[in-house]
Amino acid sequence: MTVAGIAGRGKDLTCPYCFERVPRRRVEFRCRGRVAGQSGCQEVPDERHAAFTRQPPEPRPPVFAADGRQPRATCPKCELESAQRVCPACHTHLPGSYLDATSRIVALVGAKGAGKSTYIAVLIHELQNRVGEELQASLVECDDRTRRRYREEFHAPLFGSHRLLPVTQSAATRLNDPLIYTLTLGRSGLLRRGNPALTLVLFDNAGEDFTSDESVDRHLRYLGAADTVIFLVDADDLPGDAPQDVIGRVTEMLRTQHGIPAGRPLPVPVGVALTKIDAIADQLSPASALRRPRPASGSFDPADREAVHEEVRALLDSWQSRGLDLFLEHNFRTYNLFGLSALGNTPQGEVVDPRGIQPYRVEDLLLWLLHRFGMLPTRRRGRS
Ligand SMILES: Nc1nc2c(ncn2[C@@H]2O[C@H](COP(=O)(O)OP(=O)(O)OP(=O)(O)O)[C@@H](O)[C@H]2O)c(=O)[nH]1
Ligand SMILES: [Mg+2]
Ligand SMILES: [Zn+2]
Ligand SMILES: [Zn+2]
Repeated sequence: MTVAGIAGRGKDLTCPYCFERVPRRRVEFRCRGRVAGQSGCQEVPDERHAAFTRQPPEPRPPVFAADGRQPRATCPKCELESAQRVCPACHTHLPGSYLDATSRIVALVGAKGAGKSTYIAVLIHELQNRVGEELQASLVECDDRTRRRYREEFHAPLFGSHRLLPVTQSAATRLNDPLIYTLTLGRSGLLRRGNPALTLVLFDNAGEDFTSDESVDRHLRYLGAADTVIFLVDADDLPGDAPQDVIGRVTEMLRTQHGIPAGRPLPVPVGVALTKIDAIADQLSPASALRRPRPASGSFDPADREAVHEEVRALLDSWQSRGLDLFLEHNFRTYNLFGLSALGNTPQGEVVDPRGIQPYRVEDLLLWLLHRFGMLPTRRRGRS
């Protein structure tokens, strides 16, 4: 997953598709082409976009350079005005709402089958419904592709047909588009001046993308661009080597990208979440913080956060997965432990439990991030 940004404009921007860092003024424009009988430029094969998507080049109106900080520019060839801005590195269209915010990217990483796609599907649903109401948040898609892709590939199968999601295809065979959302907190739910906004870029990788050497480049850039990294670990897989393998490998990638040698902690904050907590409920003590829901206070609750963190740490201990905890401690300046269940119940074959999807603590990670980004206040105690 990639999350991304707080309103306010930095000098540079990270393309949420190819993850190149680009100075804002270097953002380019695509000519409007021959529209409505106007004599715009003729379409030409877009080799750069093709190289990025690894598809045969498609004819598109040409891209031209102009001041990318402006919403519009005039094509030097046909003199038509264009408002379509594109990334200079991959030529993908950059949504206006994305360009208007400073992005913070949160990478979502996990072994094959860790529950990444299911988590994304349920998290978005929760933010658009129950949690959204509690936080008075509004979550709006930044582009049509996000709207379509979420609806068709995540929402329809899981919430419509109650079927489990298919295995995510590796980026080596198919390039997945990220899901890009603008999250706004505040009473009106509208993007108002002064309302903090965060652009979330959720990039749903296949588990094997972090264990094979295919398409390493893009993953390196993706991880290097991340302001936060979330590791999802199947609680049922612990103790086991697969999750640690992925975390170890990704940590190495992060070191390469940040140029920080082993022995020194990485500055990028990480959240590590045990997924499918429903499957290990019988191992939790009745008093466990993982047995009670997060208090719905509309704010960040440090006491609850601490309790869950300690509970997960104790679980890792009891499974002799203490190595994971130590690894995180040695490699990261800040890490937080989480436990969640996207489905709430064990699926039956290819379909979800007949009781339905009953998510549990899927929003904790996001609340922690929002709090870190200064968007969500701390819960006030001693009042009711
Ligand atoms: N019990 C339980 N099972 C879950 C939950 N979430 C996911 N699963 C199971 O885990 C399987 C894999 O989940 P996905 O979300 O597809 O995993 P992924 O990390 O996207 O996997 P790849 O795309 O292959 O990398 C699902 O088909 C479910 O059987 C959960 O909350 N509880
Ligand atoms: Mg998947
Ligand atoms: Zn790009
Ligand atoms: Zn033109």
